[in-house]
Amino acid sequence: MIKKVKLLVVGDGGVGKTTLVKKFIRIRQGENVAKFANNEVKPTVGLEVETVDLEEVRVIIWDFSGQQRFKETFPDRLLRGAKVAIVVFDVSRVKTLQSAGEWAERVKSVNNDIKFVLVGNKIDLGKKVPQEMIDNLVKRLNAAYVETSAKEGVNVVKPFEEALRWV
Ligand SMILES: Nc1nc2c(ncn2[C@@H]2O[C@H](COP(=O)(O)OP(=O)(O)OP(=O)(O)O)[C@@H](O)[C@H]2O)c(=O)[nH]1
Ligand SMILES: [Mg+2]
Repeated sequence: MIKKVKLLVVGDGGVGKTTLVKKFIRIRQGENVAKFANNEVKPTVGLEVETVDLEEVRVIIWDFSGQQRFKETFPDRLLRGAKVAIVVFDVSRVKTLQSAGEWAERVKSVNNDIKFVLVGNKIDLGKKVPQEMIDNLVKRLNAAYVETSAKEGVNVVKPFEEALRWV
């Protein structure tokens, strides 16, 4: 029986979660992501679930909408049973780091033993969030930290590698 792992991808609206997930999946499928049109990705409605089979595990990726309205209304049980969470923020917008902290707390409240990978995406736009704030959240969550540009295809696989290292 193949082991199944539920992996959450959460964070504020528009930080690049779906772009990251889709590019990771394309790379796994051996496709050239340079051909990936970024405008293929639309804001997530509710939640999108994708499955990736790796050598020893089947990874079920739950890519949540970061929109406020969805965040306020979806039931916690959708988060249940997850082993790892990739929490994404946008390094050019401080507010998204605060949201990342809130998302992580909520995830933790239903999955006590969950492991976190914090992702600072949109590094191509330049980092405007103070490193100290990032370090504080990393410490608080006992998380791994990866900086990415999902748009430019930089470091897209790394967050998933870090996340799956623990399963
Ligand atoms: N500059 C830049 N833009 C990015 C990057 N990653 C994603 N984007 C853009 O940011 C916008 C939002 O990307 P999505 O992947 O839809 O973001 P999301 O976090 O899934 O958003 P929701 O589903 O609404 O929660 C799109 O226009 C992307 O092309 C990046 O690394 N750099
Ligand atoms: Mg999305």
